Amino acid sequence: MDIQHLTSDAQAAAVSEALGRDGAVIVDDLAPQHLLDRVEVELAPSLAATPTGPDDFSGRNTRRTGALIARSPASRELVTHPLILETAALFLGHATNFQLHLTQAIAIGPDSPAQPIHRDQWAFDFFPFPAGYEVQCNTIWALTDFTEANGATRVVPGSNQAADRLSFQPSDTVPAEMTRGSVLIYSGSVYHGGGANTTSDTRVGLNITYNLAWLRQEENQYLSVPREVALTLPEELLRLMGYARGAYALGYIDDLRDPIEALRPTGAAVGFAAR
Ligand SMILES: O=C(O)CCC(=O)C(=O)O
Ligand SMILES: [Fe+2]
Repeated sequence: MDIQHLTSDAQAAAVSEALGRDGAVIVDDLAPQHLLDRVEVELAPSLAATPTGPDDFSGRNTRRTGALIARSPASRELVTHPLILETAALFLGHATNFQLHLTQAIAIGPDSPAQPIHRDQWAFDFFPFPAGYEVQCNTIWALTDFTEANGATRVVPGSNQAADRLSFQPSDTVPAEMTRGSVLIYSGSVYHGGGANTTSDTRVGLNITYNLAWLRQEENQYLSVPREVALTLPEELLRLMGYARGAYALGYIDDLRDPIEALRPTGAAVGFAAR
């Protein structure tokens, strides 16, 4: 089975449906090239300063650069892309709220072996979520073309329906080949992994993921994005970052105040405001 490709005028309902069925779908050419050019320039110093990974899962010749919201103002447009947020709202609509889980440029360097095949939701200490209870809606935006040779993400389409804790080999997978500016959207339940890069070029993707707001975030947005920067951000983005309650009682501050009050104090006691 191949990964379905949709065009950039796709509706969120179609994206969410493909995601629920196959666990992965590609929307071609969703991000404008000039936006990616800006992201690339803004991230270049941080990427260059990022050490390669310490283990096989992170990738010993792979650089993982986080805190995209702080480091790349242009990346905020990807984080809040309307099609992605609408898809996440549908796909994760069984919970009160969803939030940003992590932002990470993944640069797989030349001659890298494939990453082990995994489910991203194993990050939650391998908790066995009920089958069909989706906890993540994930994206990888191609900042370079993704080819089988340069390490395009490998996916086992349909494995979102499979049992937990399975092992797959690269031969069970298909490459998420896509052009720069396209985006792979995949669930926390689908088995996948970064591909082997057999070329002399670096493959760069922007992994921007969302999860149910009652779960912990992988990237701690409160500490990754300095308060001075957070104070300049729009409320919609702040709420997505976690300055919102995860459910009726989760994450309030002091006297039952909405977390957004930490940055935008009105002094008012407010009721629950989901994103
Ligand atoms: O870099 C990729 O293509 C996928 C990375 C990945 O799946 C992960 O780090 O969890
Ligand atoms: Fe992953």
